[in-house]
Amino acid sequence: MTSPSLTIVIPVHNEADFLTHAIERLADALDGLEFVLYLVENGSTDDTGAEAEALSERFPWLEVLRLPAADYGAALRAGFRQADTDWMVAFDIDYFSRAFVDDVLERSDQADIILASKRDPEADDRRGLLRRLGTRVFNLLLRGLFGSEVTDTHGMKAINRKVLDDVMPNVKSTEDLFDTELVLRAERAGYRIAEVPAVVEEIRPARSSYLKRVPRTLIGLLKLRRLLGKK
Ligand SMILES: Nc1nc2c(ncn2[C@@H]2O[C@H](COP(=O)(O)OP(=O)(O)OP(=O)(O)O)[C@@H](O)[C@H]2O)c(=O)[nH]1
Ligand SMILES: [Mg+2]
Repeated sequence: MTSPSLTIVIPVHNEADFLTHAIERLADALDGLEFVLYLVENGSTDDTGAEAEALSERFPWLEVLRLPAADYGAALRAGFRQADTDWMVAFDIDYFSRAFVDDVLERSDQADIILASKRDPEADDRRGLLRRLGTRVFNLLLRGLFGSEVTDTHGMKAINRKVLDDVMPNVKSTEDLFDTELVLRAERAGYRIAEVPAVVEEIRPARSSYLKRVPRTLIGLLKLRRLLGKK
């Protein structure tokens, strides 16, 4: 057997109602592709962990990692660390696409990071107005605070192993800013970042509260600005 060309990492937390359906969907979408998938569960108070273990019995390409405390960034970091392929793809359980994986395989020679951008002129973002506005404001903050030219750090992304080896040990942010800091640091280090248009249709209704999330994200971004400065 040849070694898999890519590893997919999906952090999962309190997804018991949704996980099996989503993985069956992913199995169909990625049919014929060679990959390893890490489901990285932490801090769930429902049966997500046990359900993930049961899925690993059904699907030979699926492995489960479990950590104690809820933290999206720590889950991504653990999955990336475990992987031994050249490319790592990060998906959410409610947001992934075969088209993105095909884009990654096609462009892997021309970039070190490939981002699915909801702000690309050809993107098709079918989420509600508030979520689209949130993405817009976040994008403006990335430009204003960090001088970044990247248009979207919050979504499907693929990262080459050499970037992870070089940059990930320096990333301080956890939770939902982990991948933003990783991308910003990679951009500063001169790695090639390519963006492809995202088609976003989340396959379940949004469940996180913007009221809680906006202040936390703003505080996290200001801390990150103190850490990184402006380019
Ligand atoms: N391991 C881990 N995964 C998490 C945690 N929080 C969220 N996730 C996972 O991260 C992915 C995105 O979470 P969502 O709840 O869909 O967050 P979102 O897409 O930013 O917000 P919505 O607009 O509400 O969908 C899903 O796969 C979740 O299961 C966490 O604390 N730990
Ligand atoms: Mg979601």
